[in-house]
Amino acid sequence: MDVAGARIGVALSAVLAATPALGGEYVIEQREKAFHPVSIAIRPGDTVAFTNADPFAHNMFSATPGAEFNLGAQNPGEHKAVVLRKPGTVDVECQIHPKMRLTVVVK
Ligand SMILES: [Cu+2]
Repeated sequence: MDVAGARIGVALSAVLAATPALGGEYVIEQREKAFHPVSIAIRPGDTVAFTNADPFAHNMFSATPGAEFNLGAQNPGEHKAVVLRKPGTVDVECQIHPKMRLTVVVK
């Protein structure tokens, strides 16, 4: 396991314990076309990282005003992350699977 892989492993363990991971990184797993968990609360400047546990690609994005991002195609096993800085509620979706919804409350 490389350094990045080890870091993700630590972060996943922290999420399971419902506590922030290293440096305020929160890991969301994409599994069976759903986010796990489906909602989280973070602080401004924290990182939301996505780990694709599905055997197909996802594409995370947000159209929430002031918090727009698009992480592009994310292949199986791939890790992508975004830093959210503005307080508010951010709706995260998948361009490929419209039923996938994640709510991130930044406060
Ligand atoms: Cu998807």
